[in-house]
Amino acid sequence: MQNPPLSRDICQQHLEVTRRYFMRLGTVGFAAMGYPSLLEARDTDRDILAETIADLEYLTHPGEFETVERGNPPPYKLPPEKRLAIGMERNSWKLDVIPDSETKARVDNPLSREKGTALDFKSLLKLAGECPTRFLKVMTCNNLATPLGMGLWEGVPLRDVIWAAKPSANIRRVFYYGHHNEDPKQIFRSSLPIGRVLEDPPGDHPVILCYKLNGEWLSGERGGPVRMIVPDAYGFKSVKWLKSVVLTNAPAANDTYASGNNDIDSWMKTMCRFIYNPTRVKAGSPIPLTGLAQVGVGGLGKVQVWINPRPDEDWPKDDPYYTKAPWQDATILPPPDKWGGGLPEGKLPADVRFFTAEGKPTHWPMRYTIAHWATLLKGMAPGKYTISCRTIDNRGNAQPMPRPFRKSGRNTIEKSLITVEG
Ligand SMILES: Nc1nc2c(c(=O)[nH]1)N[C@H]1C(S)=C(S)[C@@H](COP(=O)(O)O)O[C@H]1N2
Ligand SMILES: [Mo]
Repeated sequence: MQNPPLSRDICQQHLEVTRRYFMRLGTVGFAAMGYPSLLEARDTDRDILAETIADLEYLTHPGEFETVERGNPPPYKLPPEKRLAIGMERNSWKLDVIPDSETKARVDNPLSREKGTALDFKSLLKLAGECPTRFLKVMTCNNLATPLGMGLWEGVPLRDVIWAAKPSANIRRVFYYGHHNEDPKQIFRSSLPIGRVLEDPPGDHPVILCYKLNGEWLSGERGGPVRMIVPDAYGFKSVKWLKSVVLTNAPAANDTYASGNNDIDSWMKTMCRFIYNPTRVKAGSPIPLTGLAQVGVGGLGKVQVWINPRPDEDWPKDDPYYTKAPWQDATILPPPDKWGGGLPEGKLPADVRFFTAEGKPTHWPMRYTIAHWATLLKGMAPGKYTISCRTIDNRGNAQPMPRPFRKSGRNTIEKSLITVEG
């Protein structure tokens, strides 16, 4: 099987993309980055890539997230008086943090609507104090091929609220519920082991009660006034229009998503998708390709592309994930200088987790976020090809391994047809 070469070595491409990226943003002198041999880079190549990545915005504007919701109507579509009455406005919002009496869970200071002790929005902000918890996280549904949106979420660790209720014994899980129009059929709920809530796995963020997205109050459409955000999980754990937290001694999950054959314990997977993948190009001109990688629990080591000049030939059945194909590395873009998503001047606020006091990420790419990637294909003869992209995680697992099962999160290898015209 003959494969057309990417005519320039990948290292050189890497320099071109990153250099141009920095130059466009006009921030960092590239020589200072320690890459000396740029003088030979050709301007046209740089410009092609620069143009293609110029439109990429890292964070998604809150109104531009894709939405996955149940409930008829969803609370934010109710008239304002009704929203106020059901606690779906910031100044009427209340949260129960109560024991599951059926399981003998013991909570000494329940926060409850019934007793007039439920947590309100002001008290939630008070718990956040001077240092609210802020982190980057991609919202992604295990049943969809592409992420829903990339956000900077702000809130209060769920454990702080739980400790305020003084739990004392017989608690193994946390069940939590969104608003459901007082109709049992519309309930959306999820759950977590108490251990995950009280202590974060090394290098992970806390589970938060979230009230801001990209520096703005969380809109009703995104789940406001308050939603759960579970950093390491797929979207169904991040219940919107949060109303109650139930501390239980039940040992098993009761998630709404469990009934849809979903793997409800799945950590987010690493995988990549195309953003810019032309379908028809002229021979002779370099072809820019861009995409995003979703960075799951395994981290992101590489993004690779495979140009297949024989798209109609069957691939050997014993290699279903094309591991023997001649994959070639693409470039993972460095963190942006402007983060987009509607942040004033594209600037992140202070105290974002895993960012330094100067606003620089302590490592990149970060788990449970996205990273953009780009590459330039050159020297492709006229003809029809498929182009595929895949990730390699930090342990060397090539997508869709180590977890290829569909209901634990979509991560099939994406393929795109391209015709190079003579
Ligand atoms: N109350 C409630 N919360 C919910 C849902 C829902 O239907 N109702 N959908 C969940 C699912 S399956 C996903 S993937 C995410 C989607 O979040 P988004 O609409 O903000 O993108 O919300 C989750 N939270
Ligand atoms: Mo979902």
